[in-house]
Amino acid sequence: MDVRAAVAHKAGAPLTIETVQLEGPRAGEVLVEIKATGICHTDMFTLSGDDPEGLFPAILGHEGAGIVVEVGSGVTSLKPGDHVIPLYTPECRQCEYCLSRKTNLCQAIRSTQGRGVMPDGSSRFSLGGTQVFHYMGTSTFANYTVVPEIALAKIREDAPFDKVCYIGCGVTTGIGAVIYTAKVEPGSTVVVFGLGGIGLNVIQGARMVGANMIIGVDINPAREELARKFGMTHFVNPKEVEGDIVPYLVDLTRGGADYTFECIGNVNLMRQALECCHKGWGKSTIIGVAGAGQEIATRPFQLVTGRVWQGSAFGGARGRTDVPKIVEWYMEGKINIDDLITHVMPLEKINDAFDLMHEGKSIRSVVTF
Ligand code: NAD
Ligand code: DAO
Ligand code: ZN
Repeated sequence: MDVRAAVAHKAGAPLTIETVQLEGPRAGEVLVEIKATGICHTDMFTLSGDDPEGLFPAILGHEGAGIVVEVGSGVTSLKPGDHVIPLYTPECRQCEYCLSRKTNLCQAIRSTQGRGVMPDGSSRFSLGGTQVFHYMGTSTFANYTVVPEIALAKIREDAPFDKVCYIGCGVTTGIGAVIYTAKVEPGSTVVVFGLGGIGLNVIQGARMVGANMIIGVDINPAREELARKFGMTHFVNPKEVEGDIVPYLVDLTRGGADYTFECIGNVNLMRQALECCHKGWGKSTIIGVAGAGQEIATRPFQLVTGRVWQGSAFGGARGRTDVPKIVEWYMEGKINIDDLITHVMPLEKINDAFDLMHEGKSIRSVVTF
């Protein structure tokens, strides 16, 4: 079938809106009509060429929501008409990783997903007979896409696509890092580096679990007002702090934070986030994705003296199990998504979303089809 898609032909170039051919679902696959998709920093990262896994030409996008149109043979958990959120971290419930209960990093289709193809090794997308790669197993910058059954979370049918698409990445990554990865306790002191589409969700996750002091760190002063609305109690602009920000944050938290989160992708800030943790128990979670080849550093004594350094992918969430629950939280008014969606646009304007993100003017832009 013909589908309308934003195609990434090469790194550094704008996306082009084109009619692309999409083959129907094969065994274990599902054809989904995408109704809305968010544009995340990670799409920009891949488009920039900094992503070592980036392949071109590709259809980017990993933060979508839509409706099942057709299922391939052997698909049992979904049927046409079901509302779904595609998952770049699938949940097969059968692989060693899923069965371990120690991680959300299902490996069932990892190698093919990383190569931009479906589990059978081929792409469903093509343009004039030339293969176009899938992206993160989701490719939501198209009005129709094909996704493996194990990479689709079934959600309630009254949830608005243009809001809950954000649960496909940013919301779950931020809130999940607090509740599933770091397991922040009520009364905790939390520092969040970066108050963008991810960091603001860390802030609302911290408020949700009853953190006491929630400090936001960002060089963009325009982020303060929104972050306070989401639960931030103190704002720190590193540009306004004289000298090293680490002792400043240690003083502010009276000895160091119980939990810190790096939501930018800057290796220097990852170090600061670790080192402003409390001696003996402070735990720092890296969420930001750093550029290819970059490395983190600290003095090992930071760890010897009890600080813990860890990372979080997709908030540690098991997508098919946890994403429907997070949709429920939104529908019950327990989390705020609406105020984070700052721009809505048609597919034709998708490059504006990248410009807005680059200029720090948006939190989330959403394309509706
Ligand atoms: P964003 O661009 O919306 O937000 C980044 C924020 O960091 C902005 O508010 C910016 O002003 C601030 N910032 C930039 N440099 C700074 C500095 N030197 N000091 C303080 N603040 C600074 O990005 P986002 O969508 O929130 O994504 C954040 C990171 O998370 C990215 O690296 C993205 O790739 C990554 N990410 C990770 C996962 C995961 O599962 N681990 C999932 C999605 C996104
Ligand atoms: O299992 O090896 C693996 C990779 C899992 C991918 C997790 C991706 C999380 C970070 C990328 C940001 C996504 C928007
Ligand atoms: Zn698995």
